[in-house]
Amino acid sequence: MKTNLTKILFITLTFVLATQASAMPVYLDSDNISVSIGSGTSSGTFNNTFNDGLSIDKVIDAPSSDAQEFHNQTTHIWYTASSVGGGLELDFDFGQSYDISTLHFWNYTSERFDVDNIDFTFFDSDMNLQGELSISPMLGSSSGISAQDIDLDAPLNVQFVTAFLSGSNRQVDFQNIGFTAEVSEVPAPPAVWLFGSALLAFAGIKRKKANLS
Ligand SMILES: [Ca+2]
Ligand SMILES: [Ca+2]
Repeated sequence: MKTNLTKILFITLTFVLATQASAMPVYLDSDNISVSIGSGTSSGTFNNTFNDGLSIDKVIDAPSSDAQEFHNQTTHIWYTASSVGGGLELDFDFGQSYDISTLHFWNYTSERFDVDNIDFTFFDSDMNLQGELSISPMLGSSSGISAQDIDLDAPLNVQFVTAFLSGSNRQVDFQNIGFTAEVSEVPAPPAVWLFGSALLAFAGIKRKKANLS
């Protein structure tokens, strides 16, 4: 009985620790999220964006939040809206719910082409609105472009994000967008309850065995 109790305690503890370990901040990029061009995109020109078989995945191809990108045709997005006020909409799908703590944005390095405004909208897995944020991002650093980190008031349980990027001169040129986030915690039963359930199940097995013999 003592050995079995130890086993139950060990399994319960392992489960609790595993649940906690899953809630570590992770950087979301093309390895674990997807991005597509949203239907809210205005009429405009995609310039170099899709040349040479490249895709909109250039938005999420930086491997970490502190990675630098160098402006060239394989790393950046350049879109020009047909009229002032127009812009590019990007739709992100995280595949599961996350609590976002930091936004990362790699802007172009000069006012002539950089992104001047981004409207972010955050949704949960059922497309319920979780939060909104408008930012005027800084110019990108030169020559290697590093991300501007924007701490968020933790929009919780976010699976979908829409970003509408625009420039006061119709130009939208940038390198990358990224998110640091933790997998949203599914409300877990308390450890005491788990231990109690395990004991009850164990007692049930013992009783069944006793009845059979
Ligand atoms: Ca990029
Ligand atoms: Ca500008």
